[in-house]
Amino acid sequence: MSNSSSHKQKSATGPASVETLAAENGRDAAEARIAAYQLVEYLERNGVDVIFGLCGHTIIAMLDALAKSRIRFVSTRHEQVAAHAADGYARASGKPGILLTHLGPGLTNATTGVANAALDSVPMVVIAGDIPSYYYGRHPHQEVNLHKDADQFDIYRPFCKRVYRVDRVADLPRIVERAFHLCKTGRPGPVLVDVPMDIFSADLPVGSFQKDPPPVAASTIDPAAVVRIIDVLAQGETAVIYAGGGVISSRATTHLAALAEALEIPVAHTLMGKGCLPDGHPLLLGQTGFWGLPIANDMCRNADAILAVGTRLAEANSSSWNTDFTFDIPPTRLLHIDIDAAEIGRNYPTEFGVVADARSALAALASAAQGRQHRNRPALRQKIADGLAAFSSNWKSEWDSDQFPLRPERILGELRKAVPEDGFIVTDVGWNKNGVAQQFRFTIPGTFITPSGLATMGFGPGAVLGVKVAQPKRAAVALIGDGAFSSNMSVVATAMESNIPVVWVVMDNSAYGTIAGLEEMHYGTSFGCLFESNGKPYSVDYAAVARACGARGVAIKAASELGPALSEALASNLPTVIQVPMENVPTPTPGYWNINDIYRKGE
Ligand SMILES: Cc1ncc(C[n+]2csc(CCOP(=O)(O)OP(=O)(O)O)c2C)c(N)n1
Repeated sequence: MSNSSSHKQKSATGPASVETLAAENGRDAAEARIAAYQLVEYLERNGVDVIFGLCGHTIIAMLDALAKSRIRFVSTRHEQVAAHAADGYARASGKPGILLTHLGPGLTNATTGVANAALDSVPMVVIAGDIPSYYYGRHPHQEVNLHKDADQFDIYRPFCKRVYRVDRVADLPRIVERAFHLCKTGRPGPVLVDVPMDIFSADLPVGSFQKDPPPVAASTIDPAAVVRIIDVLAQGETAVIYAGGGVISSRATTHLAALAEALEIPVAHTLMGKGCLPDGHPLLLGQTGFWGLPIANDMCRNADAILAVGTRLAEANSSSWNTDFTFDIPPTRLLHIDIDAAEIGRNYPTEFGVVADARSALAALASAAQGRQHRNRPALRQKIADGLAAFSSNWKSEWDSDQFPLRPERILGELRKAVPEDGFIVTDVGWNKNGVAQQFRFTIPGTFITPSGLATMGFGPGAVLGVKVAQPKRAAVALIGDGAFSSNMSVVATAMESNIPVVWVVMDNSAYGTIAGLEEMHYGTSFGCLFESNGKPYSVDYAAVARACGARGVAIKAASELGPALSEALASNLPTVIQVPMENVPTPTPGYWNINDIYRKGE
């Protein structure tokens, strides 16, 4: 008997859980069941509690199965938003984010979000519908096939860890198991499972999804390497530990602190590494690079040895690898631990590399460091405190400024006061990302969520949805520019539909401000970067847009209104947009970015 008739019976008596369907249908091992139901049941068994996506005719078999399951489906208004939400969910939960998309335009819409997750090493499984397999070569509706038949999955090849097209329903269980295994082992990242729609609706023998992803021990560091690294660090006069996003994602911060404190070594970090030690920790130097802190750049540049962990020593954090600003390697001796062998030795001569998980490596190093001679660097903590104080004194008055439109620092100040320490701050790109990374204080690792590698404008509005779904009891606030918010405003409707009470703080400077500032600096114009109509500033009433969606919308009219507005928004437990007029000022740039040497102005 085909499963469709039993499914119709179930629908008539109200939604049944997939488990119930499995129990009823699984009694006879020889019986077949529709693949989509078995797939969803497998996802439930593997801990999937939410899927983000957007419908299409290729995936409604999956939607029907989801409707009968315990898995929540968050339906967005744009696949990019769904991908960012899945990304935010993965970062805040530690589990893979799951994205379900239609073929062709659905899959291409999601591309930016999936690529953003890939560049930030975020585990994700993308399940995409595709054209019916038996139309292969006939170029059916919505297929991508201009240079190769049935070619949509190749669009994901440059950034996915693996792209699978399922050509036979019998392969589906094995491929899905591989996708869950691969997305989270080694360097995490997205895996695509591309499924012709007839395969979702095909029969599979009951019990076909038997294999679960294997438990895998983290790759670790061998004892000789531990001794070698500890010796270099302990003997170094000016050694620095440099922490990347791998330290946060592998939950290695306690071991990092133990290592740094045992050997009295200061810690600098990348954008993704912010939160590796709590802000205010006496050994914490802060972020390096173009938008870094002078003390972090200076101590890294003058270090005799650097232990880099879970970082790819990326351009922005390394001041475009210019030896005058952040790192001067050699003469600095670089020791580098990363889960991905390809990251070691790429941009700097590396004295010693270790391919290992950051957590297990730091745990081994921290334990070996206990009892070692505590390096006497009496002036170190004072030097760090003085360096940090000197830098922040540059805008001390801005943090309390009553200016309207507001100074961005005042927005940060109000945000820090209103959002609990364990609340999440999700940024986008622009002043928000760079300013928060440089000046905002976090004490709990993982509470800063930001797009780094691809630096996608439009990340923040959607990512915050996934963060809140993952951690519903904790505050989730997106701090984003007006450019970013207006690129993905449909998030408000999604938050209302799915009851996701997040707050978007829109830093409204009526411009793609960061790029406007750059163009102004080099060319004396902001052409193409300002929001204008007929030559006059054009501004959108974002608060009214929120209200039109049924959400709360608050327009700030004076600096003093922001603090109370934030507190009310968090207490309301309703999706809220707070629109904050803001002066367009650049984030301070103590480091260097090579692009500034490229621009040439002609007649
Ligand atoms: C999708 C995408 N398009 C373009 C850019 C280039 N870009 C970087 S910052 C920025 C401006 C962002 O404007 P807004 O969100 O208003 O923030 P602000 O710079 O004003 O703080 C742009 C367009 C990008 N990073 N991502």
